[in-house]
Amino acid sequence: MSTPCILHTSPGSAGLCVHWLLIDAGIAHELRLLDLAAGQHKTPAYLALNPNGVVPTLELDGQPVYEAAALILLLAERHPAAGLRPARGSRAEAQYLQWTLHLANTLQPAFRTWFYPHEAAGEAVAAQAKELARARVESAFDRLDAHLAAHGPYVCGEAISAVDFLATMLMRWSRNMPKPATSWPTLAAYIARMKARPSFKVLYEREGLTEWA
Ligand SMILES: N[C@@H](CCC(=O)N[C@@H](CS)C(=O)NCC(=O)O)C(=O)O
Repeated sequence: MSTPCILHTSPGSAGLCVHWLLIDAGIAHELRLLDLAAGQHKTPAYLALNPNGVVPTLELDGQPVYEAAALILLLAERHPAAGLRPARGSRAEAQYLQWTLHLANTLQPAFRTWFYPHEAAGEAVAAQAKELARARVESAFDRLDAHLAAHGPYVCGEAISAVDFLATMLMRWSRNMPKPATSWPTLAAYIARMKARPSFKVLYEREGLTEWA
């Protein structure tokens, strides 16, 4: 019998894309919801799993693995029957890796700055940091909107893949920003398509989410 896969996350956090993919692909897992406000991600027990003290962490085959983008790639790789990984050597595969890394390296850190604006250089310049983050998020959405309009309906073309869960999660994070992702017509249609998946409703129930339903 294989060791169960355990996801440590917090509602609406970077673990959302991993949790959503686990549900969508029908991968058996246990969910451990952490209370970030109570500092449950900074306890010695959690830091032993993820020394960065952030969520998510996935225990897979008894080993902790972290970084949300790595986790969705890994799960898609380990569960080929879910069809969330483009075929090896295909054009879609190149797009898949490019966009996953691009979103994780550019858009996700811009959101980190938006939500934690004091991190880069302290409270004194937090407002400027937030402004920079907003501009970066909006220009990334400009490019994603143009990409989906030209090459959609999904990030890698005709078929959904793991990167779509990451992209939609990041779009969700913009919901209270001055210009949310739903302001771009192609992104709005993409979001509606992703939210129509039955797994989205289950995700919301399990994480106790209501906003952006
Ligand atoms: N690069 C990491 C970032 C994770 C991250 O920033 N998680 C946030 C929640 S969205 C967190 O744990 N914040 C709490 C903190 O930094 O103390 C990943 O993708 O897994």
